[in-house]
Amino acid sequence: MTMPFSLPLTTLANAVPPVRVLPNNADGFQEIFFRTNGQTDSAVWTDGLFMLTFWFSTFFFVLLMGLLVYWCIIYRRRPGVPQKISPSHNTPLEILWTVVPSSGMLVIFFLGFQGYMDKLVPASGALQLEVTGFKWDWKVSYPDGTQTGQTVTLGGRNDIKVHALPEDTEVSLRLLSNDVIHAFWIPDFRMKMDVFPNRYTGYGFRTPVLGPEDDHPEGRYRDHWVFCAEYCGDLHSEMAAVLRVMPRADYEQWLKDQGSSGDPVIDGKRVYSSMCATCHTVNGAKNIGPSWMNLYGSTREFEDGTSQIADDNYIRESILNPNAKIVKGFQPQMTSYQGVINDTDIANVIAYMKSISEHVEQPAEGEGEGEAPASETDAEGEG
Ligand SMILES: [Cu+2]
Repeated sequence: MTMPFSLPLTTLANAVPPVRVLPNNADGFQEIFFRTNGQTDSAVWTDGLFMLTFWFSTFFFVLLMGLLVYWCIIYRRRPGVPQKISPSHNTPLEILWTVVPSSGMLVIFFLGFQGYMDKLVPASGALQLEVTGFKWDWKVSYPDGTQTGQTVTLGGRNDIKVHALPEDTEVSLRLLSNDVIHAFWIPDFRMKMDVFPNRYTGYGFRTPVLGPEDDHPEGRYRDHWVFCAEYCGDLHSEMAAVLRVMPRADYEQWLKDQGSSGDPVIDGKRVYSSMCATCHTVNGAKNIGPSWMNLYGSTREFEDGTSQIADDNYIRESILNPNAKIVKGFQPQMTSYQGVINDTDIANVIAYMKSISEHVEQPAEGEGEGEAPASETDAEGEG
């Protein structure tokens, strides 16, 4: 047996600063409804409109219920008092109680419509990001083709992805699903939109301006949660990510750091962390899908009774057409990554899988850069 190939994910790139979500900071009464204050101008607008609607409704509720109770009491039937004949109508009063609440609702409609259009129509020249939802994660593509987020450990999970955004910048998201319906929800920005297969949706926002409270020992940034808000299967509740707003210079450096490392194994591990770690382990443990540890080169037994050695073509087929062969003991849960992963990244993934398989001869010690997961036991345990 060989040693488990569990590398800390942070050996990939520089350690990613920890996630720091905003503390509960909603103002006074708003705290009943919101954990934090809206973090963009349009979110502040949304909160204001929500509170306006709330107080408008509260005012009429109290007024109407109060009058109802009051009149029930003063006009109740009393013994010996004959029933009064009530007026059939009162035109000025009826106009008043129709026009006043209707005008209020019209105001709410137009303010709401304005806020909705403000979110739906991105500003011209906005930073265009492509967001792909898939079971069960988000992929964010930047204009330069950068695809992956940096992975951090949080709350016992080691596959939370951080996606960088420059501060004080108009951003436009184009949303598409690779499988079922998801919803891209950024609670701090008060934005939520369904994500469909075969149909683009999207919205835009201006990222917040950072302040002194965003200076941390590890750098200057502010984190915002992203959740999936449309029930989409087993791990729906874990379909979370983090948007990290940072100074523009840091953002540009971050984009550079995401580029190819020049080593297919390291790049492949990055793809793994970004797209595959939710369902596949690399330490031998069973998850939604088979573990990648010692997978490459092994004999795969399938549900239909056939078997095959896991070679490059098998890996490629399993990524692009996962239901072609179902490994014994697993469900056909994976959806195709056609269009999600490119050929270079498939090659990188294969290189990474080879590096964590005892069925492949590993480079001798000292040959690698120290980051390739070739340990001393691999070389001698190879057979
Ligand atoms: Cu989802």
